[in-house]
This record gives sequence, C-alpha cells and structure tokens, in this order.
Amino acid sequence: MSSANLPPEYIKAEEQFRKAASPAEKLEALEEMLAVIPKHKGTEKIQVQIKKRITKWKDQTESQKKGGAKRTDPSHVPREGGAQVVLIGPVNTGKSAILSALTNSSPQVAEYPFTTRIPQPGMMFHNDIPVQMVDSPAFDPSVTERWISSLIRNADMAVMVLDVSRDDLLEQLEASQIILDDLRIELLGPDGIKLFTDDGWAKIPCIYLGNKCESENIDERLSILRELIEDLPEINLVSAEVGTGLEDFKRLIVESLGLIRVYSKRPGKEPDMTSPFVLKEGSTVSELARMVHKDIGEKLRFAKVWGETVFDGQRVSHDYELLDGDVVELHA
Ligand SMILES: Nc1nc2c(ncn2[C@@H]2O[C@H](COP(=O)(O)OP(=O)(O)OP(=O)(O)O)[C@@H](O)[C@H]2O)c(=O)[nH]1
Ligand SMILES: [Mg+2]
Repeated sequence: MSSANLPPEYIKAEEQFRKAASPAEKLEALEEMLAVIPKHKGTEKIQVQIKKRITKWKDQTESQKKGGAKRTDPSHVPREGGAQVVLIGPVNTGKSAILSALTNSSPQVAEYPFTTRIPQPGMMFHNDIPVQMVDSPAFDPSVTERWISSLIRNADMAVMVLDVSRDDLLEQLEASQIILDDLRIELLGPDGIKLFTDDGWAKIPCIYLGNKCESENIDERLSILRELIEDLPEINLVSAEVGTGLEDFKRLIVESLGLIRVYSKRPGKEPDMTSPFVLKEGSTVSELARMVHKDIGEKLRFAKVWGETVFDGQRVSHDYELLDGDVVELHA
C-alpha cells in the first residue's frame, strides 16, 4: 500500500514521528499511527512494522527513566466495541459516576478532587450495540498531562461532563476551553466529523452533559449561562445518581456516531440475532466481510441481504451500503 492510500491523520502522525524530539514523543506519534491506520489486509505489514518500532522506542523510554518503574502508556486504551467515547471535563463533575451508571465498570467515585488518575474503560450497551466509554482524569492546569491529548484524539467522540449543581458553570466551561486549546483540540457538535488539521489540531465530535440535574435551580443557572455565552452548545441534563436522562444520552451517542447493527447468517441457517456486527452508517458488504473474517473479505463473490429496503434474500454486490437491521449471507 502506498502512502497515498493512507488517511490524512496517519500522514500527520507520521510527520509528527519525524519531527519528534524525544523517545516519548516518538512513541506517542507511533501509537497515534497505529491507532488511526485503517485495519485491513493491505496495511498489515505496516501495522507489524509500527508495532516493532513501538517496542523499540518503549525500550528507549524505559531506559531513559533511570531505575524508574516500568510504565505503560496511559493514553492508549485498546479499542473494543463499535466505538470509543472519552468522558472529559472539570474536576468532580461526576465523570466516573457516569461511567459507573452506564457500564459494567466500577471506577472510584468520591467527593474529593482528582479521584481519577488514569483512564478507565467500561462497555455500554444500547440496543445490543456495544460502545466503549473511557473515564479520564479531570481537566486542571496543574494536573492535566499531555497524554490526555492522545487519549481524546484516539476516541471517536468526547463527552464533556459539567456539574450543573454548581454556580461556577461559566468557569467550568472556560477553564476546560483553555485546557482544550492547549491540547489543540476543538470540540464539534455531536454530528461533527472527526478530523485532524494540517496545523496539528484535532476536531472531535462532542456531547455536553449537565450532570447532577436533580439539584435545584438548574433552569436559572442554564439561562444565565445562555445569556453569557451566545453559541452555547446544547447541554443534555442527566443525573448519574438518580438515573435521569441516561437512556436518552445512550441513544444520542449511538445515533450521533451513526452506528448500525448487521447480522450475518450462513446459507440455510437462521441468523444469530443476539450478536450483531457493529458498523458505521454507509459501510458496505465488503467491509462487513472483512470484519467477519479476513479470508471472506478477500474471496467475497456476492452477498444476499434481508432487510427493509431489499426483497428477502436479494443478491447484492460488494459496494451495497448496509442499513441497520440488515441480515447478510456472505458468499465467498
Ligand atoms: N447529587 C449528585 N451527586 C453526584 C452525581 N454524580 C456524581 N455525584 C457525586 O459527585 C462527586 C464526584 O463524583 P465522581 O464521579 O468521582 O466525579 P469525577 O468527575 O469522576 O471526579 P474526578 O475524577 O475527581 O475528577 C461524588 O461525591 C459523587 O457521589 C449526581 O448525579 N448527583
Ligand atoms: Mg473520576
């Protein structure tokens, strides 16, 4: 595969690797390259090369830390599920409580500040669609480390958690904005398209949450905020403690990410409707085939689809765009 076929974010990370001044920066760029490289047969060799280089630079960074304990890169959370979503925001807003309420994970939730020190993932389900949620340490000028930038850049979406029970909402937003600017991250609306610009900025779709919404005077606080900030993003009210708004929030995530469920079946057999393959809207039969098995991806001849916009068992070609709920029989 020539570099012309690699996405711009990969080219960008490769350039960062070349420019990197320290082993730690080299490592960070390589990890970004590995995170963003499209995962298919054509890039397998490059992926192996990157992994080897990561091992080499990890050794270098370890040996630089004189006698220091071995540390793994905290920014790298292995992706699982249909998408990776990172919870970010000021201290004590309830990021960990939200992770705990939505997923199988049990992070530490506490009154004192800076409870969360390293990212912690958990799996959330909406309509059988698994989405990986990653909790992260609070934004703070003296605490936030550079690797938070990679953590956010690697995610498909960010969720900014604010505490609407406090009177300092404006400060929560402004302080977060300063940190994000420093990390060169711009938050887009929930339907925004993630992209990396030539001058090193990452633009990431984001949902804003107003947590602790069971508290008093919420409407008043929000209307003051609306007067102060003209283009205030929509703040979705939730309560991790009481459970308010969490179902709507899950649906918003899955819809904003454009995730769909597709079921694979074998000829003559019934499909397993309990474990869908999760893809992005607009994905094709070829992409599904590669996801099911790399051999099937390579040898796919045609597929038959059962779904709302096709007649039962309609024969379709490689570039048929799948829809939520389609059942697909792959013929290799
Ligand atoms: N009233 C109320 N309290 C909440 C809610 N969610 C979280 N809390 C409380 O807020 C405090 C902070 O919660 P955490 O989940 O630890 O907040 P965090 O944002 O992860 O905090 P750091 O990791 O320290 O940044 C705890 O005392 C929680 O019990 C909520 O929906 N309502
Ligand atoms: Mg926390």
